[in-house]
Amino acid sequence: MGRLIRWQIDIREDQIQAASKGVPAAPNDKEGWRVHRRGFTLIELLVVIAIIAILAAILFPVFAKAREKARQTACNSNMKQIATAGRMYSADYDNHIVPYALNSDPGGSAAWFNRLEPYVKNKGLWDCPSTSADGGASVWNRDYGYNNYMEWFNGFYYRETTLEEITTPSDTAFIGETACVSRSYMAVSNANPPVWYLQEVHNGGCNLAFFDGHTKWYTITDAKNIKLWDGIP
Ligand SMILES: [Ca+2]
Ligand SMILES: [Zn+2]
Repeated sequence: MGRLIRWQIDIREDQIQAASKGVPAAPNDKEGWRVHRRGFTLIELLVVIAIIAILAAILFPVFAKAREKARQTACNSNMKQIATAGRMYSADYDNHIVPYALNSDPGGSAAWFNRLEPYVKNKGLWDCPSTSADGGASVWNRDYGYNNYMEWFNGFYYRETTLEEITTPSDTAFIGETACVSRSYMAVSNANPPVWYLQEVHNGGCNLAFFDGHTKWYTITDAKNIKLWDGIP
């Protein structure tokens, strides 16, 4: 307090002196400026930086997780729309599920995603926002794979499965997340043992869409439970 008062007095004297000499007052009083300009000490700065660093370390993973959760939701919505398109296809084709592919044209125009295209009408729906592939024009740029247990049956490529044959449609997966791995557009093949193309895309798991049209996130271990795929007794 004493210093502050003294500083104010000094400034006044300074101003008075400056005024009497006809020059503008310059705050050149050493002691006054030392009080006024005193910044943070190194320790204080380090403490502030440490607090900011700790807050950042706590919050960044939270933000990253929230962002990933938003992508997971967007992906889930894509799959739900594709599953809905699958049900629309079945309604138009006498309750047959969309076939994986025809023997004559695997991967071509008869592939399941091309058959669903008129119902989906949005190439962006094949693109999971958490994977690098963009879901563009290439047939391989599709992040979702088909449940091949539905069609590969007794060695036949296309067995014209109907929805009625799937006894528990709410527990039988239609598509899963493959992130274009192996350029495969199936999620699981019914080889023995099954070959899984499912990928750990969101928070240690992936979304699945079911034949009743609902979608759900599973851990990768739970998603690879064969009971969710082998839906025809
Ligand atoms: Ca993608
Ligand atoms: Zn996804």
